[in-house]
Amino acid sequence: MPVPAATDDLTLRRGAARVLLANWTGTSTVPSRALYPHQWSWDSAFIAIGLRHLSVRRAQRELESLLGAQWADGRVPHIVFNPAVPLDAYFPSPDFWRSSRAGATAGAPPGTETSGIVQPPVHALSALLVHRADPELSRRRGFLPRLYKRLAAWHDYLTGPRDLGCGGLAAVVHPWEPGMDNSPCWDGPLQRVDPTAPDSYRRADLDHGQPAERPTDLDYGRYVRLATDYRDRRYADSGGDHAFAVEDPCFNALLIVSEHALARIATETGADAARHERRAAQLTAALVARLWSPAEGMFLCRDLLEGELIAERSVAGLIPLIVPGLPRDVVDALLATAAGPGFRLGEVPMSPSYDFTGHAFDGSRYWRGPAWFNTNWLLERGLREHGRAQTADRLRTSMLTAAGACDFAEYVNPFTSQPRGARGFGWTAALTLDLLVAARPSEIAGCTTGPANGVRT
Ligand code: 9WN
Repeated sequence: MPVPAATDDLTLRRGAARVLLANWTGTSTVPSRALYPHQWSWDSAFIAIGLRHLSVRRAQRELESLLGAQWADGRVPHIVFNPAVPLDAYFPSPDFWRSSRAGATAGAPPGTETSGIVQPPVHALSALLVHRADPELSRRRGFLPRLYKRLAAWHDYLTGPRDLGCGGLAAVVHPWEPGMDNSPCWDGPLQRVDPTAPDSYRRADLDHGQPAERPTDLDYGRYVRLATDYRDRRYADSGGDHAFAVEDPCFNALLIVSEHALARIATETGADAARHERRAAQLTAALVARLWSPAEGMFLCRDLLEGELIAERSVAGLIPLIVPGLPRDVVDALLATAAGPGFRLGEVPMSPSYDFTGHAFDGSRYWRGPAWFNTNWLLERGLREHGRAQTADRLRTSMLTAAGACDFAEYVNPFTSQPRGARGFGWTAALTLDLLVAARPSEIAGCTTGPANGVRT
C-alpha cells in the first residue's frame, strides 16, 4: 500500500496536538490509550519536549508527576500506575511489581504504585528544554529548583548503585530498561534466563498489538522471570545476583547529555554546576573506553556477565552522536556507519532500530528493525551537532511525512514507512511538534556550559 503524500504543517500540528490532548490524563500523558494506559518514564521526557510547544504548564506537570513517584534511593520508575485503570489493562500490573511493599527497603513511595525498574534518563534534558520554553513561568513556579534535587538524586543512583561494572557507566538489569525491549542485542544475554511458564501470566499487549509486531512469548517469559527475581530481591542492586546486566550506549549517551543539562539547571538554581560537568566528562571518557568498537565504527553494548562487547549493531550504538566532546575520529566513524549499508541515514526515510544487514533484522517486529521516532529525533539532533544540516533536514522532512501518513504510529517499517504498533502514540506526536516548531540549530549543544570535553582515545 503506498504511503500518502505529506500533510501540510498546520494539519500535522493539529493532528499531533489532538493526540497529545487525547492522551492527557490530567497529570501526565499516556503513550497510548489502549496499549500503554499508564505513565512511562522516557516517554514522559520525550512527550514534555513536544508538549512545551502546546502548553509549558502541562509539560512541567508531565515531569513533576513522574518525578513525584521517585524512590528514596533515587530511581525513577519506568511506569507510574494510574489506580483508575483496571489491573488487566496492562501486564505486568501493579500487583505484579508490588512496589510499595517489595520496594519499601529501596524507598518506593508508599502511596503510589510503580514498576521497580528504570528507563533511559532523558529527564534533565527535557526539564531544561521545558524551562527554556518559558523561563519566566518556570521561575515563577520554582520549576527547576523543585526538580533539581530529584534529578541529581536520579543521576546519583545511576552512577552509584547502577555502576555494576565498576567502570564508570550505568548498567541496565532488564531489557525494558534501555527502552528497546526485544533488540537483538539482548538475545545472547537472555539465553541465560529461564523463561517463566507462559500459562502463569496473561500478556495484555496482544489484545491491542499484532503478534508479528511484538516480542515473542519466549522473550516475554524471560522478561517476566527477570522482573520477578529483581522484585523478590526487593529491588536490591548490590549483591551481583543479576542474570542480565548490560551497559548500553544509548542509555549512557542520554545520561551524559542530561548530566550537561543538569549543570545548566544547577547554574540556574545556584547549585554546583562544576560537579555535573565533571561527571559528564568522566562518563564520556568511560563511554569511549568501554563501549567504542573501532572495528564496527560504532558503539556496542557490553555484557557485564561475560565481560565482553555484544556483537550486534543496533541504533543504540549511533545515539552517542548527541554527546558533546567525543573524539573527532569517533565522530567521523559514527557518521560513516550511520550513512553506510547498515543504517542508510539520509537514504531511507528513517533509520532502522537494528542493522539492515544484520542476521536478525525484521522490518516489522518492534525493536528488531522498525524505525522509531525518538531514536530518529535523536539522530536528527546528532547530525546537527556535527554540522550535517542537509542530512538532518532530509531526515526531518521524512519523519514529518511519515508521522502524518501513519497517524502518529509507535514505529514504522523503515523502507516503506508503513505504520506498525500503536497509533496515536505520545512521543511520535510530541516529537513531530518539536520538529515542526523548534529552532533547528541543535539545542543539545546549548546544554553544555563549556567547550567540548576533549576526550581522547
Ligand atoms: C515495556 C511505552 C513503552 C516504551 C518502550 C517500549 C514499550 C513496554 C512494553 O513501550 O515497552 O516498558 O510493554 O512493550 O519498548 O520503549 O517506553 O511506550
